[in-house]
Amino acid sequence: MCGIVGAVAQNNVIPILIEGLKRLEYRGYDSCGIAVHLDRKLQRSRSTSRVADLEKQLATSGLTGFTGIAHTRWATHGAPVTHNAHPHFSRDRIALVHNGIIENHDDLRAELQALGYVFESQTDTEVIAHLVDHMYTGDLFETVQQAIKRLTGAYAIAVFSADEPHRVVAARQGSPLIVGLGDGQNFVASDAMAIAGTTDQIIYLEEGDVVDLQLQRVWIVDVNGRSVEREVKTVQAYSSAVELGPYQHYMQKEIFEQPRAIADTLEGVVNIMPELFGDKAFSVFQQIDSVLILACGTSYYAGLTAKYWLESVAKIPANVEIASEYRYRDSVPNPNTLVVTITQSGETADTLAAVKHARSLGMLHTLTICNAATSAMVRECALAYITRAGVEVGVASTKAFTTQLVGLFLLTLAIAQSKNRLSEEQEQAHLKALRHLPAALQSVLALEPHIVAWAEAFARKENALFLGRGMHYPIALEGALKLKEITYIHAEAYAAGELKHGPLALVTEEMPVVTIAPNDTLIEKLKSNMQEVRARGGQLYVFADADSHISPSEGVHVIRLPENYGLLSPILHVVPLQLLAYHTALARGTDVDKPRNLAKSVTVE
Ligand code: HGA
Repeated sequence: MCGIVGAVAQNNVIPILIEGLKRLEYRGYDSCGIAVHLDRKLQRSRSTSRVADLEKQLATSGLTGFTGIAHTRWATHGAPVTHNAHPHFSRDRIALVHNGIIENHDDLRAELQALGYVFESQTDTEVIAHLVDHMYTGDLFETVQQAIKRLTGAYAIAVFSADEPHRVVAARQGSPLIVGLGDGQNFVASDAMAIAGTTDQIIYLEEGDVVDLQLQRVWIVDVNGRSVEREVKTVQAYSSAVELGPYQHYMQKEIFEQPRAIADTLEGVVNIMPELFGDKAFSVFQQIDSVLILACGTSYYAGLTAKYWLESVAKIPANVEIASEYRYRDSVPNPNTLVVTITQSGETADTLAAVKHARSLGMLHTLTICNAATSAMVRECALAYITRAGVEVGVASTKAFTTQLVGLFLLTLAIAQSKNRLSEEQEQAHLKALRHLPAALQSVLALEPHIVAWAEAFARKENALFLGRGMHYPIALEGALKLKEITYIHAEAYAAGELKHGPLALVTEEMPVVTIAPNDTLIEKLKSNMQEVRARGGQLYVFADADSHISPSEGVHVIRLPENYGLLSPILHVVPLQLLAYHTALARGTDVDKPRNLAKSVTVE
């Protein structure tokens, strides 16, 4: 959340910064801004609209500069108004952008106010700008190293001084930051995508690193102030992956990319084997006696689904915890647990902190299911499975979720195999089912026209319930989350058996009740729950399997999925729910890819 990009170049940096912001807009989009160094003065332009608006402002003002920093914001402290937008200035000498939260900002603010600093914003960020100014020695690199010692919390910052042309200093502690190396020009950014196209030579900064960016050199010191060499990686350009193509929105594109994303995620899986997760996976999987899954949001629902698989197929006890809860509660550590994190970006602050917490408790077997091979999470965990969803731009996750489920199903099979709980025949049957997924998904996507018809009815509603049982209960949760996120309709999901314990009181003829009805062992129980809804006048919208024997009738609307997918059914059943949310959002005219108040990768607590 919040995107940072900074550049030191021999030409005008504005086009590079604007392009970088456009690519980082997924991280936050409630306001944005750019500051450049011009004739030993700071100049800036800020907007409470989107980057495209900032670009227009800059075209009109004709602002240029060879050194600059830029920011796209997801507000944590202070409303999304112009005076809170970054970059923040101190005494027209220091310009600074920040991603993260400074926890001791109140104390620092009081101290700096006592020294005469006047604050123009309500942000925690502005204290860093004034602190740097207050401690400024004439050498920005040295000053920032000292100033950050006063900060408590998480940050990535980029800063420059009016007194030092062609120099940007940046630092990270708890928020991601990369350096891009160019020819006579250097960059810093929240992720490599921001500068893909300008350079593919990337350094991933480590926690506590401070970097001095000049035209011809990049100098990094570590948390102890020691000069360090960090590995330079060549990263593939992402630019084509973010083209919208024939689609109206990224979310729509990403929903329809799922057959490809799953096929790519399965590429290279010739056989089930623990080594898919890393060289040491076999001995780890043999040693463990339980699994603890840590995740947030949609990834948490992927984890909840995996619990059903792990316990029924691998016969291993599995717990799933919300990362932000786990990290702060007292729990009983078990060193023989495999700690599994799930994160699309690999930068989710709560999940990173949770796995570090687990490690500090002596749980050293860590594994991540992650979509970003070079992310902090992949570096943090001993074992990994990298999903190949490709860049996910839409804030509401779709292809990342289904590919996570594929990774988690493979993990289930690999653990089962390591513990001799999987016969050769079962393994082959599961592999066959996995390989059928892309084709099966295509047939589910073909249901779109039927779902569009339902979406029109949903668009007029302000509430909805989602029901599922067993491993489709997490899918109901995910369906409700998708609807909330992008349509702003209040939606809740329940395990269908829970209906009678409270939520049934909400059911009237006004209440649409989306029901996930695969033909599994719970189908008859689910049918009874559906009757309970109908008896109160509720409108049922049922996604049934081909062989569920549920027919449309008064108040019962049915869309039939073409097959029964067995254990992999959650991966198929979530897709119509994604389409329902998407088309309802379209009908309501909301900003599908950038829903209000949200951002894509959540790098703040
Ligand atoms: N705390 C700062 C930056 C917020 C942020 O990093 N969001 O992801 C602010 O509120 O401006």
